[in-house]
Amino acid sequence: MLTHAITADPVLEFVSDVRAGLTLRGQKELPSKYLYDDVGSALFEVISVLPQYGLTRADERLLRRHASEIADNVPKHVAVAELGSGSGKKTRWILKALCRRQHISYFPIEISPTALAMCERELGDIESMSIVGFEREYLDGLIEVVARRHDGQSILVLFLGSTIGNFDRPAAAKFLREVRNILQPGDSLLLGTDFEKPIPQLIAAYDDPLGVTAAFNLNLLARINRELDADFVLEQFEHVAKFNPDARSIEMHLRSRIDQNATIPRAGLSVSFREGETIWTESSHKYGWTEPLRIAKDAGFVCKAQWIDQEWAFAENLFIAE
Ligand code: AVI
Repeated sequence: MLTHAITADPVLEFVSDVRAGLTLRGQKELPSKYLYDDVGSALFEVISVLPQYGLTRADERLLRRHASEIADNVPKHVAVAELGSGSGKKTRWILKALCRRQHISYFPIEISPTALAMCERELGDIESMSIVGFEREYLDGLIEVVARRHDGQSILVLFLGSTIGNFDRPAAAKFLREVRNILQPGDSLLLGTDFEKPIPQLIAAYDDPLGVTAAFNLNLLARINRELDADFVLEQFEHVAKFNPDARSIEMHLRSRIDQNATIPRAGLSVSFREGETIWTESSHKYGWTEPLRIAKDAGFVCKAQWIDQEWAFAENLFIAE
């Protein structure tokens, strides 16, 4: 796989985001994208097979069962851009269905070089498909993919696994508008969305009894220790998952068990925490039944088809740019 590597300095960006998030006056926070270093990505793979976390299995089931139908609803001459490919495992079905009709180009867009390498290992054997990975933020990568569009070629954007849920609602709406503005009329977007569920079911999914999600969350402090020479004592923080009824989201936090300080030399920072104070690390927004259609419509897409999983309320939505 040919890979276009990132040009901006990721360490500088990490330092500046950590500094900004931990010096906020009120609620401290860290951007959820930093959960996914090599350790975090491996832990997320484990989360996705936990009995309590049905989301990834629902996503995979829908893509496996409906791959041909999805392909039938997309123009034949197509290039596929996947925003956040991860390991690429769940994308295999749809790529194979598309390749049965015509040779396709697949462009995974990822900030993690490790995920891109995994994606190539996982999908490199698919015949009639070329892979070019982009180590980029989603929209920057999409702009580059679109710039490579051949005459008469349509673009299919994949944004799977309910990653849209990790944006707050205004940010999700803005993101879809930006995606739409990069595309042309007739291009497609396959969007995975997770629906609202009973609160105890959501809490169990984000605070599993094996403690994998807790490890995934705490790894963010471990990462700051590893990469920025910080001295967070992980045992002095605990994972918390709570439902926010106003935002209709599950929030992950790291709660300080005691009054304490942490120093982050590479960010030139010393941070104090009161007992019980939290760092907000992620939100997973859950959608009402008609919400995906509404936000996509507001962004300039029409819904061509929607597939809903019967075991875990989750949908793949196929939208066409108007
Ligand atoms: C990647 N994303 C959709 C997951 C979610 O459900 O919000 C990340 C995750 N966080 C905790 N468990 C899974």
